[in-house]
Amino acid sequence: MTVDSHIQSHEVENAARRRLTERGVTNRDIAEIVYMMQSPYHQSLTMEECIESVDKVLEKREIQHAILVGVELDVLAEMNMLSEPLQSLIAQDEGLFGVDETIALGAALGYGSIAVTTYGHLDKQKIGIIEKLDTKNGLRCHTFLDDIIGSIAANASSRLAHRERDRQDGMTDRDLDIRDEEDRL
Ligand SMILES: [Ca+2]
Repeated sequence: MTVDSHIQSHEVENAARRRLTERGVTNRDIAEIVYMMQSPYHQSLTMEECIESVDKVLEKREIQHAILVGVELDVLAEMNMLSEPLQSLIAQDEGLFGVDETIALGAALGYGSIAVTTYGHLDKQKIGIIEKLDTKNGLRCHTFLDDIIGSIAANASSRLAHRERDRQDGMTDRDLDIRDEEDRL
């Protein structure tokens, strides 16, 4: 195994975004959840802002890595390529198997407590695309993906809530963009 080849950030980002598309999830699907979560608190919120927030969250490495790991395991489980007992645990979405939630929750920690509580809420009240993914049809495995989508939606919700407050506090769009850059790591 070579360890000296440097993996370009944009390759990782593109791969993560492609994975979501391949699994039938669009940014708009995730943004619809964000809208449902944030519109009660944010009267003038638009779908465009929610889509932009999802897009910004997808620039974050920690999220990209969670997508790549989770979707890979879902796909391998669909192809029956994991070793037992992991194959059955993931393919059957065994109730006590919590690594899917651990990875998704870990990816929500970077956006603070609003992200964590929103993730917890979405884990219980499966809505929108999360509900669709959670409905087992016997062919597809979304054991990891449903939680990762919840995490992306939670992060995008938290980001919007914080930006709204910062804007009320008088921060300019330029200041907000700088903060986004700092949040990317
Ligand atoms: Ca799950």
